[in-house]
Amino acid sequence: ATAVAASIEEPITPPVKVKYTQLLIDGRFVDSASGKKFKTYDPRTGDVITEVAEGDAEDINRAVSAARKAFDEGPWPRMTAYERSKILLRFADLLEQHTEELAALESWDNGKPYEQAAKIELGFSTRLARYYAGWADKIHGLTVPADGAHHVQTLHEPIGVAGQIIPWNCPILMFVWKVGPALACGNTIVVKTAEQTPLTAFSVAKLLHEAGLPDGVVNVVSGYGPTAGAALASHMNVDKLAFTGSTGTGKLILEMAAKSNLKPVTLELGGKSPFIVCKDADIDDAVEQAHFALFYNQSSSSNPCDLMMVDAIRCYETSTSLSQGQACCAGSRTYVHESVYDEFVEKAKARAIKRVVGDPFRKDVEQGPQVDSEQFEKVMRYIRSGVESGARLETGGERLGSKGYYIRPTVFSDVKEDMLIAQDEIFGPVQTIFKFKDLEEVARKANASKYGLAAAVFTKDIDTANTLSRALRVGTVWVNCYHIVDAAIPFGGYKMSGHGREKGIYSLNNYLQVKAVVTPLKNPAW
Ligand code: TXE
Repeated sequence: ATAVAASIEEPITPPVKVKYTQLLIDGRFVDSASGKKFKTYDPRTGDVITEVAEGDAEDINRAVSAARKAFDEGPWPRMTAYERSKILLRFADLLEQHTEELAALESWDNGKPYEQAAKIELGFSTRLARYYAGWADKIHGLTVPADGAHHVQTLHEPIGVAGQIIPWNCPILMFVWKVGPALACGNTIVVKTAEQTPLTAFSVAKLLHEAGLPDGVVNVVSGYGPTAGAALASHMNVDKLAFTGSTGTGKLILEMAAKSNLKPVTLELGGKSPFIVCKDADIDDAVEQAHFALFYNQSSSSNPCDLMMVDAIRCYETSTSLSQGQACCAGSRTYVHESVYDEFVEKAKARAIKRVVGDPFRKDVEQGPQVDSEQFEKVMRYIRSGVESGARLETGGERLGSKGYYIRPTVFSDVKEDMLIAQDEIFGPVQTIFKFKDLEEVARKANASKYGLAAAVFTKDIDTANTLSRALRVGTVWVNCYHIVDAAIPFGGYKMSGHGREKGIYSLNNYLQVKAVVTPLKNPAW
């Protein structure tokens, strides 16, 4: 424990060098048009890692022009689907080969434990790339038995130039998760990365080109939201926009899309997901899984995310900076039945105290620093608000060490629905525990949120599981498990957690136009 604590004061030298810091437009690394750069920071210390090209509206214009040209004139939408599939498969192989380097860069820029970035997040990204490679040559329309003497068919066509704005909590995964379906369908893309974590997307996009992707098909612009991001969302020549981030920014994106060219928008936004522990649940398992759902934990034996790649693929969410509670689908409202409440709170507190926080490059670390000072301050503000509003601080609640953005794992009990910490997305290592009496009450309270991303039900009773699963207004219900995600499982939210579904077969519709072709039949009888 002393060594782990010391690792916060004496950070480990990252085993990687930064190679790319320029925008990737039309297959080439270039400076921003203005020549401006911005700094990206190491969350372990707050020190500058390097400076990166700061793209703005002009660079978005250049990137969109390149993507437009690649779509209108280039080989990508015209090559056989099998060729596209082979390029995506080669890309997956390259991701696998560069796992260590990419994971180290990711961990450095974002603060997530290296082990998780490498074994789980890169594993899942590779799996996603292969999954979408598999779809490329299986996308096709239908013949339609319309009334009258007509031959009717639908063509499923790529939508055109896709703009994709991604967040900082899982940069590589979000990149592959977003470009995968768009590429499988034959679109071209401009990705705007998050200003907190610009580094890895350049390297990943470089691998796409090494795999044979034609120039201009994927362009990467680093820069700020209100400049580069807004230029992409309001661009007249972008045919589709996909966004993952905060609900507030999601609203702005939708407005910009509406005010420009009415481009369709997919939104994956915040959450405040209920984790319901019924009176008949296996309490020890529920404590561990609830901890894992909020904080994420990889090292416990009951955790499905052991270091095996195959398991890693099954539960990507847990990999990302979710280890710092920075997950959109974190189980951030823990509802516990009154008959097991005291036991649960004691055990949840003990588990949080055991949590290993330290330098993300140490193998034994479960939790690194929050991504930046802004997120760190936000989480600390919520912790203060929890205390002031009368929730019981069981453990944590303070900064860890004297450097960087580490927060001691925090547990609040006696949380009430009207408190801010019960309503807002904290996006940090803060577990909030509520007491409930009966199922009707917990279903009502669980649904009394502006969000609807995910939920969990822990019970041994199949009727309770079914009743709650149907009652909860959320995009995913995990029964007796959490964070089990897969390339094929759709992901997305109800209410203000977003629009549309990503992953699985559902994600393809986001990137396709359907064209009906109607031809008269000269000899219908034949
Ligand atoms: O998000 P933003 P922030 C939640 C989480 C977090 C909070 C704030 O609660 O604490 O959001 O994080 C780009 N036009 N999530 O401020 O602003 C921005 O550059 C166009 C949940 O980082 O939504 C970045 O690329 N784009 C979440 C992306 O939007 C704009 C993941 C996300 O940033 C823009 C991240 C604008 N006006 C945060 N302003 C999840 N759902 O997983 C910003 N951006």
